[in-house]
Amino acid sequence: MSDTINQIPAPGKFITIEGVEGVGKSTNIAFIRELLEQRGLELLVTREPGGTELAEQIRELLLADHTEPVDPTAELLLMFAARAQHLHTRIEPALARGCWVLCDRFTDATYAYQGGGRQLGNGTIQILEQLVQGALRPDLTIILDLDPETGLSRATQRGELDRFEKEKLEFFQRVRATYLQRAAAEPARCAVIDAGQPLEQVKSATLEVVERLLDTESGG
Ligand code: Z5A
Repeated sequence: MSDTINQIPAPGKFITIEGVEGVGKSTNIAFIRELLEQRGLELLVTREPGGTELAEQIRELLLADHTEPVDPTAELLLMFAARAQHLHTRIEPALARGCWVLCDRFTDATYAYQGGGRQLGNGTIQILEQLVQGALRPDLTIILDLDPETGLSRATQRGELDRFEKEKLEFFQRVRATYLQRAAAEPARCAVIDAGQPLEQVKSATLEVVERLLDTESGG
């Protein structure tokens, strides 16, 4: 009987990375991936909205331009529809088998973009978060903080802008402010990193935070 108990793996850790557009999430995810793989951890790298076939289709709908205005509540529900599919079919099974999950955006983005940017507030998001996630929250959220002008200019250099990237500067200022409010309210989970620094410094600050989580795990 004790053999059976010993076979149950410790759940994996759930890391999310957040920030305004062009802040360097994809760039730093590659650094974190390298570190975790060097430590021999099984790792799922994924993104939101998206991460499954169905959720990626919802992502396409969300990022595309439409001839009709997109209702903010419809946008919010689509975010959580994609999240339910992603969470229940990929993230939770991975965590349960001991795999670490590194996700490019998660529910903090909903608070920041729909709650702050679209000014929907937190109430409905909290209800949907509870419905879709239950008690599940990330173990660590890295918030790359950057003034939106710089982020947008980095994103613009990449080419065509999606529906979100076409929003006004004030929208992204509200997004950034909401991220910082969330980080201040949950300092044990959220690490804010100045993403306006040269990339090498952002990289080492990011890896330091992840190493701290690894040390906690190994009892160090
Ligand atoms: N969204 C939402 O509204 N609600 C939600 O709940 C969720 C999402 C989950 C898609 O997200 C959209 O969905 C997003 C919010 C909304 N809005 N938009 N747009 P996304 O994550 O796919 O899109 P994104 O924010 O536009 O990500 P991105 O453009 O791919 O940016 P990034 O990954 O953060 O940046 P990067 O590609 O790593 O870096 C951008 C450039 O900057 C690149 O050339 C780098 O080499 C350069 N870079 C990176 N770091 C530095 C430093 N430190 N110095 C100088 N240059 C740098």
